[in-house]
Amino acid sequence: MTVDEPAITLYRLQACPFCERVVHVLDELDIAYESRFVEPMHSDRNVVKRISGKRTVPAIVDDETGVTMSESANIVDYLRDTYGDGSGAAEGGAA
Ligand SMILES: N[C@@H](CCC(=O)N[C@@H](CS)C(=O)NCC(=O)O)C(=O)O
Repeated sequence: MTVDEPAITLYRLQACPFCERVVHVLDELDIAYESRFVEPMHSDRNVVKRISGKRTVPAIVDDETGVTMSESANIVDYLRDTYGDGSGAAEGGAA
């Protein structure tokens, strides 16, 4: 039997502010996830390129919904829409 693994895999890089933004929302929504740190060298990021079609991080794969996406703003919106409580908690945004 497989031990429960988080449905979400986050491809990220150390000290990447866009990745931290996604991590912040994952933590805020109490979503379990697995981190995969990609190669710092852009040209070596074949793993993330294979899954998302781009070499940029962050990128997520959500096995629960079958969604794969990159672009931190899109990921944040997706996480809030899919796993948020519907209260529409804004991220320090305008009222
Ligand atoms: N617009 C993207 C920017 C992401 C981004 O620039 N990530 C950097 C790491 S912090 C990266 O992967 N850079 C690789 C590259 O631009 O080639 C987002 O918001 O996710």
